[in-house]
Amino acid sequence: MVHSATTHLDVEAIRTDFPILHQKVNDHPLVYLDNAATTQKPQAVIDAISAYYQNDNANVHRAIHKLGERATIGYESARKKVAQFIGAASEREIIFTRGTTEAINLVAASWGRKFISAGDEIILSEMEHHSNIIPWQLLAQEKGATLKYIPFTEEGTLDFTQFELLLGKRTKLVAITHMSNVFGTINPIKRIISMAHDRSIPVLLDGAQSAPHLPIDVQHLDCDFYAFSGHKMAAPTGIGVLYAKRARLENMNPYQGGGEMINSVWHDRATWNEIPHKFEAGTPNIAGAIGLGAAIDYLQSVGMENIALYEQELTTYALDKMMALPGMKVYGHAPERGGAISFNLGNVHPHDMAQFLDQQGIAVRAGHHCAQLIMQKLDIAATTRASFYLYNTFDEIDYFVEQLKKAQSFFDF
Ligand code: C6P
Repeated sequence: MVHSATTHLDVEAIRTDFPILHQKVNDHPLVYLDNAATTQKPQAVIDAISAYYQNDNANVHRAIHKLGERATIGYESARKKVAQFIGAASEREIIFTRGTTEAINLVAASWGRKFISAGDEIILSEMEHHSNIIPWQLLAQEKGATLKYIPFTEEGTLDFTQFELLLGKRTKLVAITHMSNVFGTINPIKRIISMAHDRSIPVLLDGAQSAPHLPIDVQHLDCDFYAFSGHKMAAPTGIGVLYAKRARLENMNPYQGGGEMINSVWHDRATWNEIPHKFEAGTPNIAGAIGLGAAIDYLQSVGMENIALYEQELTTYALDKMMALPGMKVYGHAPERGGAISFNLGNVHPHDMAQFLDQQGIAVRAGHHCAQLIMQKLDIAATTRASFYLYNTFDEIDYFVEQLKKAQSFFDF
């Protein structure tokens, strides 16, 4: 190894915690660089889910028996862990959802239906994932509202001059990604929030790519809504979180109707349970929440600051090596960025590149990354994307760049 990390993160020890990493793919050791899509799970998370099903499985909040009590304690203590993980004032501000997508849809359907009217404007950006575009399109179409988009610069950063111009009397919400899943850009969220709040406009943050990689403090950020997915931060699929300030949740109608979200039901009406239960209709993903709690314990045992510093080193190292390759085009050069690197090499089609890398045991993603507005503006169909997490190594990056060089000669350009 030619490079050693300057941060105190014992990556070899961390790698032993992730059983899936120790396998061969196409006769090569697996190099998993598709972490922006989903991350791998440590044994502690797998064990927590198994232990729940082996010992405690029951429905939550309903049963007057021991298993029901244990399941409820497990589920609600996961909520407390989430609240503490993101610095929420209370666990009542934590709604469990299926993921970021459902969390944003919840806000659009519940807060949006109540507070958005014809002629109102919602500000998004052109670097949003479809999850932070489509729910607002649906709402805007229903209400006769308008969507305005902050453009991005050549560097892949938000154009603040344009943002300032877009903020107007009819602006009712700014919904923006904290970290781009294509450019890796970490947006200057504090600045965005203070500009919006100066005009009494609430802000929703898409935290799908930030919660897994950065220390988050929603009270310090002062965001009104923050959405993220468990599966991108070492937890199982099918569990995610909507954080919202208590006063906002109290003032919103339920998202879905069903069991547990009610207080009393009559033939023609009902009253609602208190928050957060008002927003969690039906039997929730109990095992998923418990798995998310275990993932939070795991990440915090490593330390989110350490993870962020280590990933920064990995990213700088990878970018330096990649940029040295002839024909390399990296999309996104923000001064503050995370470990998602989108690129094209020569005229190799991204899908061919991903397939070539897979033959060498390397998992990356190719496509539009659910961010077609970015692709349209860059006038490209797709990119290849490598994205890192705490278990990736400098050796893996060396190997990855070696394979990119091989691809150059294989595809002969
Ligand atoms: N991006 C990617 O490969 P869900 O699917 O609900 O867990 O997350 C949606 C989502 C929302 N916002 C951002 C910024 C995201 O990156 C994602 C998921 C994955 O980039 C899958 S498309």
